Formats: sequence, C-alpha cells, structure tokens
Amino acid sequence: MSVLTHPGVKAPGDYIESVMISVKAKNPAEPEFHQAVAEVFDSLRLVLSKHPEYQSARLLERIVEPERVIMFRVPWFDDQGEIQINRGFRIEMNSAIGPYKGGLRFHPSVNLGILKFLAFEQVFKNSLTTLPMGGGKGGSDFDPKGKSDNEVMRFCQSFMTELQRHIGPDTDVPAGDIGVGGREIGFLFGQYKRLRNEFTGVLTGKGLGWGGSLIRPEATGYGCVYFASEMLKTKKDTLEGKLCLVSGSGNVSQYTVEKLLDLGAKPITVSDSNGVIYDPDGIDREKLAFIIDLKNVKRGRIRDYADHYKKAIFMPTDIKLEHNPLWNIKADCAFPSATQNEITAKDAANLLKNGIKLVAEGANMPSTLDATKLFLDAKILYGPAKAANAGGVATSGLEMAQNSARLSWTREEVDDRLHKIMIAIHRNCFETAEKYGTPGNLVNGANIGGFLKVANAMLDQGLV
Ligand code: NDP
Ligand code: 2IT
Repeated sequence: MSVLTHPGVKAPGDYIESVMISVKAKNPAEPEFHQAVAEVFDSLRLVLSKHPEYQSARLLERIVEPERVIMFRVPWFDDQGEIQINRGFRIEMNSAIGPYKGGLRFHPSVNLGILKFLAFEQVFKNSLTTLPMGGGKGGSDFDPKGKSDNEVMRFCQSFMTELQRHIGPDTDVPAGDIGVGGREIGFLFGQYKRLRNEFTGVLTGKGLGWGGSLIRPEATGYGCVYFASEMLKTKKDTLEGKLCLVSGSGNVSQYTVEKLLDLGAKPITVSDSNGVIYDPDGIDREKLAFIIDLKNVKRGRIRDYADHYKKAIFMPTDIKLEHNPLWNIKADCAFPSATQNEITAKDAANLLKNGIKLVAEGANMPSTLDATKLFLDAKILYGPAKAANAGGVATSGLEMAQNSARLSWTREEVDDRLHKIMIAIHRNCFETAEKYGTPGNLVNGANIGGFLKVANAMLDQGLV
C-alpha cells in the first residue's frame, strides 16, 4: 500500500532540481551533505521516470530529512584538571528497514554537515548489505590525537552519559569510524553498561572477549578488496601482481593492505594527515605489522616508516598543492581509505593519466563529484564507497546477529559470510546499473539499488 498525496505536475528532472534547491536552502553551510545528496539524486533521475509513485509520495523530501538529530554538550576534565567542552552528535537518519546503524567519528573537523552526509550515505549502504539496518551516524569534534588513555576514557564516559538515552540494541547501534577504534568502543560500552545495567549489543566493534565479532576489525578493508576482485572478475582479471595505491594508515587501510597481500597484489603506499609513504619495494607483512604497531599501539606518525625502512620515501603534506602526490604514482589500482574528498579532479586526472584500471573506495565519499565524473567517463572499474566499503557495517550486522543469538561464529564463518555479502552487493550494483540503462556504472547501481529497498519500505509504512 502506498501513501499517494498530491501527484504534482513536475517532470522528474524538475522535481529533483526543486528538492535539491530546497536541500541547499534549508541546510546552508553543509557542502558535504549537499554533495552526497546531489550524487544520489543524479542517479535517481533514472528511477523516477519509471516510478512516479515515489514522486507522488514526496519520497525525496522525506529521505533527505533526518528522522531525528541529537546535539549535546560533552564536558570533561583533562589531565591538568582543566575543563574541556566538546560537541556531541547523533544523526538518526532513517529507520525504514531496521534500527539506526552507523559509526561514531571523533575528529576536530566533525560538524553537523559532515555527519549528515555520512548518515545519508549510510542509509543506502546499509540497504545494500542485504541485512536489516537503518542508517545513522554520530561523533564529536573531540580530537583523540595527543590525548592520554585517561583523557579519552573521561571524554567517552561523558559522551555516553548523554548518548545512552537515545540508543539501544533495537533502536540505534553505533560503532567506530575515524578516531573511534577498539579502545574507544570499550570505554563507551563500559559506561553504557554501567548507566543502564544492561549487557546488550548496543555497540559493534566490541572486544572479542565481551561480545565482539571475529573479522569485524578487518571487515571494511577485506570487504573493499573482495569488492575490487569482483569488479576485476567482470574483465576476467585478478589482483595478482597488481600495483596498488592505498591512502590512510588506520583501520580500513591496514586491512586493505593485508587482504591485497593475501591475494598476491603489491601495495606501495600508505599515508596520514602529515604525509605520504611511497615504498617502491612494496609493503610486505612485516612492514604492515610495523604500521599496525605504530598506529594502533604507539599512536605515532607514518613518517616513522621511512626512518625504519630506508628505501621508502616520505612526502610531507603540502597544503599549497591542489593535488596529493600519492595519486600521482603509477599503479594499477587505487584504494582511497582516509577521508572525504581526498581525490580531487586533479588527482583523478593524474590517476587516469598514469593508466589506473580500478578505484575501490574504502573511505566514505573520498572522490569529489568532478573526480567521480572523470572516473565514470573514462569507464574504468569504479567501486563507489557505499558499495565498496559496506563490508564493515555488514559485519557489524553479523555482530548484532551473534549478540542476539548469544553465540559467536568462527573466523571462517564470519569471513565467508562477509565475502558472500560483498559478492551479492557487487552483483546487485552491476545488475541494477544494467537494468537502468547504464551498464558498468556502479554509482548508479549502488544509489538505485540502495534506494529502492528503503523507498519501498517507506511507502509500505505510511507517512511517518
Ligand atoms: P582511522 O581513524 O582508523 O584512520 C583514519 C586514517 O585516515 C588515518 O591515517 C588518518 O590520518 C587519515 N585521515 C583522517 N582524516 C584525515 C584528513 N582530514 N586528512 C588526511 N588524512 C586523514 O579511521 P578508519 O580507517 O576507520 O576510517 C577511514 C575512512 O573509512 C573514513 O572515511 C571512514 O568513514 C571510512 N569507513 C570506515 C569504516 C570502519 O569500519 N572503520 C567503515 C566504512 C568506511 P591521521 O592519523 O593523521 O588523522
Ligand atoms: O562508515 C561506515 O560504514 C562505518 N564507519 C561502519 C559503521 C558500522 O556500524 O559498523
């Protein structure tokens, strides 16, 4: 059953344009949110001409409006006894197909617009996973860099003291993202349990001894590489022997490098916000172990890699450059795994000039709209974030399933399910792109495939 209101007289293209204008007017100073919406809307042109019921039900106006936005003060004492104040957020974007689900980001750049773009992307991504999860995102402008473990703990406890009243295993299930890993999830879970007197699957990415799932830490990187393999398979090709560029050196990058090594590829770069490491000999397992220890235990900077491995080159970040030298190194495949808009049009042009064959996005929205257009026009294998990096949240869904059943699966079982989910996501995107007349365009495939399930659920559930 659908809710049909005023059918309107606008052609689909005009309808989309008018909603886009109103999104910009109602959400000023949120450029990342505008960008994420514009990209999805561009794909939906192909859908609305076939499905006027979505337009009649004003689905686009509804899907861009968060169901709920929570903003709160997070006060805490630093190690000097000084008072610190941060801002906390949770965007509960869409619960049509399941409880809100999505990560928490702790980074000084965090603001409402960035979290709304991430929450919006999450709705479509979670829909693609085949699992019943709605979309949400949250976080804070807190910067964990340079903070002691005790400071991080006090911040997490204060953050959860407010957040706990809004979340729950059947309501909203946060997880990690930039700046939120196993340490932070531990402190957040401890405070939730203390305040609520409940041991539940309210967060994912938990420690293995207390409800976490095997393979969740690896899942985003592994999943992204599985997705890349599926893209290559359509060209009867594999990752064996491929030179690969990876950006970032955090959770997603580390396990992207690991799975690339498993599949016989040769990763040659990693980075952080201070610069790029280029290792022409390749990053092998021993060097990866060095990176994991440097980043997860020592919490150091990636430039230390070049002090340790003398043949590697460190290129410091130069904010005056309008391109990143990492994307100007000749390679076969690129795995952007750091942050949004890290590939500009100039970077995309450099990648294409050097003959890149494949881009698989581990980070969320790492390519600007212009860069995305260049990749699509060049008809390279291009795996957009909401499909390629969905393995992380998919495995969070598997963690929720294990928590509900109060049991835990083996590493092989979780990895096998993750692998099958990534194959299914690729097939859905590939077939949807073909069905809507743009074969090979996985951006359209992901946006349309993700949208349809959520939109139909919204129609079924009435005007809520
Ligand atoms: P981490 O915090 O573990 O690592 C982030 C990495 O990216 C670090 O190397 C960091 O460098 C770099 N980085 C972050 N922000 C910037 C910036 N503004 N400029 C330059 N470099 C930056 O985060 P994750 O690996 O978890 O996340 C990386 C990306 O993957 C994000 O886009 C995230 O949204 C996305 N993602 C994560 C998932 C997950 O399960 N964790 C799932 C799906 C997507 P530095 O240390 O110097 O800040
Ligand atoms: O962007 C993402 O998909 C994540 N940060 C993971 C979210 C999750 O709930 O596991």
